[in-house]
Amino acid sequence: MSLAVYGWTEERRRAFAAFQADGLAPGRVVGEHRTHYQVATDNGELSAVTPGRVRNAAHLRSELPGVGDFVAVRPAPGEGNATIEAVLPRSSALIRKASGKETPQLLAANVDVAFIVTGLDGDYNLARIQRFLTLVRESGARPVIVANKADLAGNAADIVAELTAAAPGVAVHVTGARAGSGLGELVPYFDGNRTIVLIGSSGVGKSTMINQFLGRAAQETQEVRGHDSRGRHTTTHRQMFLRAGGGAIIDTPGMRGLEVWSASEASAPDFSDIEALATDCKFRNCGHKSEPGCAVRMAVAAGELDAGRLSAYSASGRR
Ligand SMILES: Nc1nc2c(ncn2[C@@H]2O[C@H](COP(=O)(O)OP(=O)(O)OP(=O)(O)O)[C@@H](O)[C@H]2O)c(=O)[nH]1
Ligand SMILES: [Mg+2]
Ligand SMILES: [Zn+2]
Repeated sequence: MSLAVYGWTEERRRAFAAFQADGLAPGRVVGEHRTHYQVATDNGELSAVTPGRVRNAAHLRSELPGVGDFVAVRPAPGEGNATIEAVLPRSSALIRKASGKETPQLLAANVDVAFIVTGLDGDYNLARIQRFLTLVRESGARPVIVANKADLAGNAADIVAELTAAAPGVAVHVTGARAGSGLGELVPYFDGNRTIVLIGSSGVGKSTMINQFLGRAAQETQEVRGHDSRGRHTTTHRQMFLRAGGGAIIDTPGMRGLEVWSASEASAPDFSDIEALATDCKFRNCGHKSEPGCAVRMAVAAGELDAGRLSAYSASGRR
């Protein structure tokens, strides 16, 4: 195994030179867990932690290592253990506002292409796709829209036309990941050992697609709810896989209430958390009072959104 297949380029090697002199080894974060990271290196996979000194030096949470980061690691006592001493400069970074918090959260780093996956079933929602597009455009990665579950779509052509008009210049592909249809069109995006991340709501078929690209059941998948096509949040952590034919692919947990992090955000009353949740409401003009399928009130019920914030939002007249 060599880091080259993970996209370790000459430019990255140069950025690493100073750490090399310090006796550190290069690696790429492939998995992020509650207690540790999985880091791929030229000598196999290591289980790594960030020392307190490294965590304290970070001004923002998004500066800490995340999946896709190239890092400098120091082997630690114990078989296969290491510490992450530094994060190398990122060529791109997908960052969102952590739900309910004012802190930026890194979703994936050094991604070349982001597949924004949507279902062509009851999941389809243009406003939500536009939020994902903003996230990807701010990241430096190239956005590509993948409209999945073609077999369940009565009006795929209409939706593709709507997407093409709403996102000029962004490629739109139609796939049926369960049966494997249309995936061949996506393979060239891996050329040159590029890194692809899949983002989208829960249940759109991200993990199903990953399994198809890998040719094995690497990720668990689960049926969506029958009445509204919503997923069950099956994937719970971000994980990168190598594709046999070249390139790397990152699976991510389905996002709800996606908020885009912008360092230049105005400090005007910020209800972006509620506006993000509202894109998941069943009705586009939902007043978040007693409408069925209201994602905002569901978030309050689930303890994810403070009821006081919803009152303040309603009182502000924004909705
Ligand atoms: N009919 C149909 N079902 C599909 C297709 N692709 C995926 N599915 C199904 O959709 C369900 C959800 O798929 P997953 O791959 O688990 O979705 P996910 O996006 O990874 O969801 P999270 O991990 O919760 O974010 C599964 O039952 C899949 O079999 C498709 O093209 N057509
Ligand atoms: Mg999944
Ligand atoms: Zn609502």
